[in-house]
Amino acid sequence: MNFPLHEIARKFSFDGVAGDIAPVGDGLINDTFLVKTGEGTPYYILQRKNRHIFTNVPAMMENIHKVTTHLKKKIEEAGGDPAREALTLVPTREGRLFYRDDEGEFWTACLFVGETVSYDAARSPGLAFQGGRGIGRFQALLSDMPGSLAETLPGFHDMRFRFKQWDEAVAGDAAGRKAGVPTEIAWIEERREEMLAFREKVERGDIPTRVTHNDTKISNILFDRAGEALCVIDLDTVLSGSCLNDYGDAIRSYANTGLEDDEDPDRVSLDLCIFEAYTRGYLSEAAGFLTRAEREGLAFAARYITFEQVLRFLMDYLDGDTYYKVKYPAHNLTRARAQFRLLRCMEERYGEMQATVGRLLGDGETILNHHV
Ligand code: GN1
Ligand code: MG
Repeated sequence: MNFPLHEIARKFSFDGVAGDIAPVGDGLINDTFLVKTGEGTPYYILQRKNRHIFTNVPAMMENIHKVTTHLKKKIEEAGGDPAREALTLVPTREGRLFYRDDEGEFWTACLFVGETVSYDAARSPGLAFQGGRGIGRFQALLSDMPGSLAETLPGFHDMRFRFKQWDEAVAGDAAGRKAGVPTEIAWIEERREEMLAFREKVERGDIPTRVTHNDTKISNILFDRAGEALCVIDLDTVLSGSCLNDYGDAIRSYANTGLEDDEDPDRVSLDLCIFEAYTRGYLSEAAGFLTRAEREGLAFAARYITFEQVLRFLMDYLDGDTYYKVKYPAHNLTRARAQFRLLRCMEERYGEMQATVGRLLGDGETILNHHV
C-alpha cells in the first residue's frame, strides 16, 4: 500500500525535517518505517498499527506510555541513560500518542535508538545470555510499576481462549483447507489437556501475573556495540500476564537452530547450549523475584508458547490467512510445521531442559521431580 508517509511524518513532533522514509524490520503485524532526518537530528520509527488486531490503539499507547515512563524513571535512578535504555514515544504536534489519518489508520512514532545492533537469530551463547539478562531486567524494573495495564489483547497467551478460537476455526473451515491438514490438526488435539493443565496454574493464581512484554523474540531487543542488551522494543503487547510467557517465547526464538518459518524442518532443532545461556542470563536478573511455582514452570513454558504458536499459525492457515502477513499461500502452514518440529525437540529433550534449569537455580531435585 502507498501511504503519504511524509505528510504523516509531519504530524509528529520530530526534530529536523523528514528525508528518506523506508520500511524496516520483519514484523508480522504492523508496517514499520525508519524516518531519516538531517544531520544532527535523531532518526525516528514511524509505525502503522494493525487496527484489526489492535482494536484499541489509544489504550495500547497508554499502556506503552505507562511502561516507558516507569522504565525511564527506574533507569535514571540507577544512573543509566533513559533515552537509550527504554523506548521513547514521540507525540503528535497536538500532543497525542497517535495520529489517526482520514482512512482511519493509526500511526505512532518513537525515537530510533542508533548505534545498536539487532538480530533475528541467536547464534552465540553470549548473545543469548545478554538477551535473557535484558528481558529479566525489563521485568524486574517493571515489578513495582504503579497502576495497571488495560487488557488490550484479551486472552493473548491464554490457552483456554486460544482453544476456543481454534474450535471455531476448525468448525468453520473458512478457507476449505481443513481436509488437507488432518495430521497437523491431530498435533493440536493430542496436546490439549496438558496445555490447559498448565494454563490452569495461572487461572488458579498459583502462578502470579506481572507486567510482561509478551513478544520476546530476539528481534525485539536492541544490543549495543559491545553486545550487551540495551533496549527492549516493540511494546505493543505489554500486558499483565505470566512472566513465564516471556521466558518461553524467548526460548522459542533464541534456541531454534532454524527459522521460525523454515521450509526445511530438518534445519529446526533445539540448541541446548543457547537454551542454557539464555536461562542463565534471565535468572541473573529474575531469580530474585521468581516464585517457586514460576521456577518450576520455566522449562514447560517453552513448550507452552511454542505449542501456542503452532496453534496460532495453523489456525490462521485454516482461517485463510487473516491475521499474520504471508509471503505465499501456504506460509502459515510452513510456519506451523517448523514450529511443530521445534516443539517435538523440546518434548524429546524436556528432561535435559528441566535438569539445566534446576542446576542453574541450584535446586535441581525440586525441579526434576516436578512433572506437569
Ligand atoms: C507477531 O508482528 P510481530 O512479529 O511483532 C505476534 C506475536 C508472534 C510473532 C511471531 C500481536 O509479532 O505474538 O509471536 O508475530 N504479535 C501479535 O513471529 O500477535
Ligand atoms: Mg510484536
